[in-house]
Amino acid sequence: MRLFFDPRQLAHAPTQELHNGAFVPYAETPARAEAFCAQLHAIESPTDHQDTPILRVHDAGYIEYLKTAHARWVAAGRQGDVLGYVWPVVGRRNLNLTRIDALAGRYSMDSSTPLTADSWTSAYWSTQCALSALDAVLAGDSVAVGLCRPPGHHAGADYLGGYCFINQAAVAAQAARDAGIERVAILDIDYHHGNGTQDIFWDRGDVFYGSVHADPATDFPFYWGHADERGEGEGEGATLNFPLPQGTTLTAFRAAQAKALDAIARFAPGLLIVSFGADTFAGDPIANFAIQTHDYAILASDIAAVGLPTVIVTEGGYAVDALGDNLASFLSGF
Ligand code: SP5
Ligand code: ZN
Repeated sequence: MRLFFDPRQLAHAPTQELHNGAFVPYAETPARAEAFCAQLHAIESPTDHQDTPILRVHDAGYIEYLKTAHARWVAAGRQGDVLGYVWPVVGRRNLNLTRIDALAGRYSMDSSTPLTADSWTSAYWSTQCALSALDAVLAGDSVAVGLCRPPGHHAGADYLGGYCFINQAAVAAQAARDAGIERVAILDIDYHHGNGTQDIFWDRGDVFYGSVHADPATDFPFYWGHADERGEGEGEGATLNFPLPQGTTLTAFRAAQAKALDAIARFAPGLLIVSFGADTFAGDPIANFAIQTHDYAILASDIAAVGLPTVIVTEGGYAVDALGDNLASFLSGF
């Protein structure tokens, strides 16, 4: 099983995030990526696919913002990381504003995702890992892994959030479509709903999005991931959400994942992309499910049993000391 990682993914390192009304230490640390790599052997450097596949999913103005926001912030006399404080409520006009604070609201969904001088570089290489894993599967491997950090599933076509800047699963799915695969399915088993991925493919019938996650009535990102969200237009029925209560253990999680996998099998895709978050782990510091380390191998075996060529990209997982074991357990199921 080929695995891809680039050391430039470590550079992005915000110190704090605004959460529950206070600045707290940033949970999505470079140490997470070191934990991913610590127990895995023969990790390869990704191939550079440039910006083109990223721009197939993300808005050009948004990508320009990611590349330039920190320099604009410094030019405005600021210190520290870029963080917005005004957001355009749904229905506001899309004005061509240039002040950094206006852009920081326009291009983000939350206050937990500071942008540093290195965010673009790290997110760029994280995405190249997903694209390189896709290359391996397109070349005939049954499964390959992008060790993606920063993660991606909260990032939409024109917004960052939830520690995410570029949506690696979405970019890989679109690249697979562009390589001639007619239908692509994404299974998202991070603790949080992947609102960005859902938004990107909401009205499309060629990319299926199925997610098992904590009920957004109680958990981030609140405004997406409810059971009645099923896509629209050509995409109606190609989005499926399985929200679960806090405290969920393997049995209920596995049953929900089985329903998602049944729908994916009926969709009959040529490729499966798995957004794997280890923040469903019992010991995760920012989440509230109770999956155990050895459970991940069982969940992965169920996914592998569907028999689809599979690209795995990593999303969340904040219990750093257990992260290597949890990922290794998951990959052992393949
Ligand atoms: C990819 C992913 O798992 N993103 C999750 C984003 C969740 N953000 C909201 C919860 C933030 C809690 N932060 C507490 C930090 C304590 N150091
Ligand atoms: Zn998560």
